[in-house]
Amino acid sequence: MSFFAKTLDRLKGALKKTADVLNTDVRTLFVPGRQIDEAFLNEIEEKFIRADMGVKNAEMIVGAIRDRWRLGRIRNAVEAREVVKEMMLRDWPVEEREIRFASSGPTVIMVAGVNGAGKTTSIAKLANLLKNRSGKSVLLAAGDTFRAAAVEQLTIWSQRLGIEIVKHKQGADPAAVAFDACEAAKARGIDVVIVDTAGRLHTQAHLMRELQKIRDVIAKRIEGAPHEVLLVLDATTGQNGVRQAKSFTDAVQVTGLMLAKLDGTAKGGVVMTIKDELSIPVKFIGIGETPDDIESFDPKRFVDALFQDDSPK
Ligand SMILES: Nc1nc2c(ncn2[C@@H]2O[C@H](COP(=O)(O)OP(=O)(O)OP(=O)(O)O)[C@@H](O)[C@H]2O)c(=O)[nH]1
Ligand SMILES: [Mg+2]
Repeated sequence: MSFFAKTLDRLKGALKKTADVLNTDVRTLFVPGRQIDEAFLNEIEEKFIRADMGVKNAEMIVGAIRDRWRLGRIRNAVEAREVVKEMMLRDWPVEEREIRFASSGPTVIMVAGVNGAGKTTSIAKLANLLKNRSGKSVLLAAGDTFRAAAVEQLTIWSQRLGIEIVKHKQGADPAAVAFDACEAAKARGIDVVIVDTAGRLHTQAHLMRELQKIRDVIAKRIEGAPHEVLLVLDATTGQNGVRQAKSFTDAVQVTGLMLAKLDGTAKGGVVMTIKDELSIPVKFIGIGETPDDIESFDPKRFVDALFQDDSPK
């Protein structure tokens, strides 16, 4: 089996819960031989909403199927599924999904998100990817000085991955950690600095101010930095996560999303909601808890993985 086919299988496995809702859950849904009728259309619309694709998308897709069916261009469920795939892939903006690296000097990636979203784990995955697949030297900055054990959690990852870390004590000023990390990266010729941040402070406003402060310090130390501000969203929170994202995008200029925990949810359709409601590209998806469980996001591959499960070829 080719590397591509193997990793596609892994992605299919990770998206199984969403795929189950969308197609194989009711084994009678997209099976050959099932004819399109109003009951079928209602059933798929309901499933798309359950998978957190958003009402608008669900109506748009079902509307497209209904139109073609009425015109006699399609008749059965398998043909309908092709329309679903086509519609899900339509209107993706041309977006930059690769990490933007500095043209010279260290690239700084700041990572933000609400508590428990998956920031620290996603940082470990990203660091591992950059180190092992792109051959970059990476430095982690333990900027979550608020939560007890947060520094320790990132330290454990750094040891496990063999990646350097800059840290201060719990309770220290995270902007000072970011400052030191930038200086260390310049002095040591490090390629990429990844800055972890707190997910929660005493108040939301306080957190946003702190993120802005970290951002400002980074911008002063390294020209053009931060090159990326990645917001980690927890896919299991579905549409609520999208709503939360807006407070972060208002506070710090988020350049990309990392959608974590897609493996643990049936709400994978949320990528469609993200496309519609946030004009920020999903750059990476998290599909498990190990450092290898990260993928660059690609809409075509995502839709293929969702709709090829168990489908007769
Ligand atoms: N299944 C699965 N679990 C994940 C994924 N990403 C993160 N997790 C788990 O989610 C939990 C929270 O992840 P963290 O990385 O600690 O989240 P965080 O945003 O840093 O949390 P705080 O530091 O408390 O704000 C951990 O148990 C992770 O193992 C993923 O892609 N899939
Ligand atoms: Mg964390």
